Amino acid sequence: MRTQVAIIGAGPAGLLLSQLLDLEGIDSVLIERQSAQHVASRIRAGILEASTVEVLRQAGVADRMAAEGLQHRGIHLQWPDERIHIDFTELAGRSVWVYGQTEVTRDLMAARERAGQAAFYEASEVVPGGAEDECAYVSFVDGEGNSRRVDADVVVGCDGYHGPTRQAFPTARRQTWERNYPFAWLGVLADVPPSTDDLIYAWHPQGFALHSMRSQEVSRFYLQVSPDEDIAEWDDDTIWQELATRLGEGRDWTLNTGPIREKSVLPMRSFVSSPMRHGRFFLAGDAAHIVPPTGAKGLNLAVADVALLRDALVAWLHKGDEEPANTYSDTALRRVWRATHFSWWMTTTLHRHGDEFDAQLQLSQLRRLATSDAAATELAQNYAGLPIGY
Ligand code: RFL
Ligand code: PHB
Repeated sequence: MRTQVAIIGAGPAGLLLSQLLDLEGIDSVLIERQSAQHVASRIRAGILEASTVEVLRQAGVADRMAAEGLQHRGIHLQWPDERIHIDFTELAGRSVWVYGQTEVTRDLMAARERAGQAAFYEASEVVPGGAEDECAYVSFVDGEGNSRRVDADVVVGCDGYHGPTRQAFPTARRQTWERNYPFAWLGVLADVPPSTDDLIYAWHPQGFALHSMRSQEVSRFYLQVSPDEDIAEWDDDTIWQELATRLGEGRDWTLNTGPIREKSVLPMRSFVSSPMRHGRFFLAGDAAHIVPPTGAKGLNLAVADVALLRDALVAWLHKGDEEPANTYSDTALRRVWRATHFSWWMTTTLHRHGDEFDAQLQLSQLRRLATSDAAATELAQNYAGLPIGY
């Protein structure tokens, strides 16, 4: 097979890139390891920045989001005896949307199907090649066991942290930076109406907790736990009790409880790999960088990469102008490092780790956010998201 852009990975980055390129008249083929059903049912991120919403509109997949998504003006920050509201609209002139990654993925998959673009799910032995040649390619075994090869002008690795494309960059030219955090999140999805208007990020002596949501009927929660936590120790009653304590149930506020649908433990890590381009190979999203979820940046960074890459590939493949492709990596990484810093800062400010001295510094920083518009504005601008070309 021959196409212009072979895309490895049909997560949000790969699906969105394929959709945006299609609207520009550029052909692509998606090659994904998992089944379509598996991809459409993964539960992950929930917060969309204003610029992400704009790119989804450009992609023509924003109708259901506009109807069912929840626009949020800001977040609540909490620590014992204190809950404050950081108003993004007031401080940064932007809001965010609660609309699950699961829903974004489903909308994109439906759009891809309508457009009739080629996609191979359940592919194995996926190997990209020809980065430095006249023509790049991806070889793989399709779901029926047939060996296949797709030739392309460009291969884009949207294949997540474990995917093969980053590994195919020459080791000598690759630099990586990594931070592993000494805690994890227990994520919980529950069929219960949210007990809050905006998300609650809570510092607590027993550990961080987050109250998020997916709709008026479904809530999403996270609890700081240890990285080797045994999920069997967390029955539903224990989870609700711990959430109520850490989220500050008391005289003025109660937590709605109900059936828990799903729970899992997520590791927390920061990771950046540079460069994001080698010859005819490009990386986008988690394939090049991972952030801990505390700043809600993972999905938004993937979308920002893809928007930049769309412009670079349109210039190169339509007009023969390679300049935006040459600067793609540096431009994308500037934003990646900003989000990496913000996610690290949110994570280290809100999680219990280290000693009591650290705890007092964290509380001092939280009080600063309550009393200084400058401090609160810095959080608001970063959380609500910087422009794509930042
Ligand atoms: P994805 O979504 O991981 O998609 C990568 C795709 O590549 C496929 N793949 C391959 N395909 C072919 N051949 C191979 N050899 C392949 N190897 C892998 C995979 O099957 C997959 O379909 O990356 P993408 O598109 O860059 O999107 C990024 C976002 O998914 C990610 O940043 C966020 O979801 C991160 N993240 C979260 N971010 C938040 O902001 N808030 C969250 O609550 C949150 N929860 C999460 C998360 C990431 C998780 N993972 C990856 C462990 C929860 C989880 C479990
Ligand atoms: C989520 O709703 O899944 C979510 C929200 C905010 C975060 C992380 C995850 O910071």
